[in-house]
Amino acid sequence: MKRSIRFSVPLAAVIVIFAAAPEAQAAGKLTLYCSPQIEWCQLVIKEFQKATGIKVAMTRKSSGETFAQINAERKNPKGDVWWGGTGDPHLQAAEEGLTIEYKSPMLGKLHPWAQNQAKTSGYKTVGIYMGALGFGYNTKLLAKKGLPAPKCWKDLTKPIYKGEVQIASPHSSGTSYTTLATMVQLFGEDEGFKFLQALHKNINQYTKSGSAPIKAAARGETTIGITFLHDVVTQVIKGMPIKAVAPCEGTGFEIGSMSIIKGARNLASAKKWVDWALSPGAQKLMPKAKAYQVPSNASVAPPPEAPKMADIKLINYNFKKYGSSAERKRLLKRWDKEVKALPR
Ligand code: S7P
Repeated sequence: MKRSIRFSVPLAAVIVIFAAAPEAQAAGKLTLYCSPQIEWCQLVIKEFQKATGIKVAMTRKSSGETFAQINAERKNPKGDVWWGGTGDPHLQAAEEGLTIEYKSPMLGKLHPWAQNQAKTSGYKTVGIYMGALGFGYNTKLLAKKGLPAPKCWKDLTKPIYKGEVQIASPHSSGTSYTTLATMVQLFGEDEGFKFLQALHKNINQYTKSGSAPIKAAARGETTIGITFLHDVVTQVIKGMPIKAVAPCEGTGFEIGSMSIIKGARNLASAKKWVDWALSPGAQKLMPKAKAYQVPSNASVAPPPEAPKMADIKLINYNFKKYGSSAERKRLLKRWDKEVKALPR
């Protein structure tokens, strides 16, 4: 009798420890797939960890690449939250059942464009920032080469800029897919593809990341880089000889988004991340990481350095259509066949 009592106490303790372990683990961890610039990813993670005690493991990849990774992992999801990156592939992920519905209590505090992004996806994604597309050029290189300052999209197709323009691949990069969808909406589909074919002749390199071309322009490796205007501003603020151009014909824009991945192993932490990332405190961090998008929380003013949306001719970008799975696949296929395959 004595012996059986002695054994039963430690056994009960072991059961309690095993029962408590998974919950304690789940509350304290988060795996984040991050698509904006690495400096911003690192800053938000540091501040979130400080605020919640939740430990974050992060992978940084461009928007199209992250979409492809989440799709490849769909049977065995490894990520919890996809934070940032252009909205179109987030909408595609929602449509393809890769992400889940979550209505954050912060939703009502957001600008209408951020709430609309949530509604369009059945609340499987939400807008966290907004930014307009454009290009930037290296003022010193331009002067050295005696080239005129480009002001319009169509200027970039002129033979004088042969080998002077850089852009990312629309497969890996959300910035570049936004450019492709913008040209189709701005000029009409066939004219848009004619523009992309003419532009192709002047492209010196298709990069993986959307902000790489303007970083290359800042280093003097290309004269012109097509990218989001806030990424051009980042280089200007760093003191680089770069000038931003909001194209004369008008331009497209992104609604940078955030989604919880279906099958998230740390769902409670994922929801805490989403609520925190939509809060004024988190969104005020942007300029500290030299990120100059328009924040989605309506109580947070855009940083004074941010491109002024009211001064830019923005198109009425159709996110529902160009973020749909069929349309994104179709346009990328057409781009491969009719643009990428052409000689330069
Ligand atoms: O730098 C910030 C930013 O431009 O990066 C995000 C996006 O992932 C673009 O990178 P990729 O083109 O490489 O996908 C944008 O959402 C964001 O504004």
